[in-house]
Amino acid sequence: MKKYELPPLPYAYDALEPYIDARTMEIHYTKHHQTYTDKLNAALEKCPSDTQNKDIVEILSNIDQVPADQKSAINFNGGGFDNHRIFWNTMKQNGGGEPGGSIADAIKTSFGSFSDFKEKFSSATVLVQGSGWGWLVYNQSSKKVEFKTMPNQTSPRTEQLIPLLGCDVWEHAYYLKYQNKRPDYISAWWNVVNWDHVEKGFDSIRK
Ligand code: MN3
Repeated sequence: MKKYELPPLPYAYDALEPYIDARTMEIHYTKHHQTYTDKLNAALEKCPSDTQNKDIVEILSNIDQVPADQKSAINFNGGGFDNHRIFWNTMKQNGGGEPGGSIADAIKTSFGSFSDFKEKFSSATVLVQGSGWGWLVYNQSSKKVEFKTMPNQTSPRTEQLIPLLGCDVWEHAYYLKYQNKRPDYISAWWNVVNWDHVEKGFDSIRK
């Protein structure tokens, strides 16, 4: 069986300072993401080979085909594995600003303007109850980008939505620096969004 490994972090722990502090990055990556990865492997070991042989993206996109006794574990830990690798890659030092190209056009079509999108994303993600994520996703049926919140680590892929950009609002993502001030963390996070990577992802899925 293929074992998943913690994907490389594309920058140093302190690269996103002062918006995301180095200590939070280190714990989030080496402890939380590692644990989702390990528990995904443990759950897959208990699955039949036809599940084991599929890529995690395909497994999450067809979550109802996972054996019932491992479905919850794979939804959670497989989602956690995939969500966090997207999260790291859609942030960078000196990020932020506004997107360009195809993704800027798609956001404008769906939300009216970039500032309307940002306002909707921020206000709804602040309101996620407990732990979860706010996502910019691509809907393959409507061929439009949409905003969606998801609980815990459930992947948008489980609803046939392709994740493009996500904001992790579990307390482990911000509590050391921001404590209970989730709105401040989300405001800061916009300064590290890697729009070039989001645009590349958007272009690749529509080919
Ligand atoms: Mn997290």
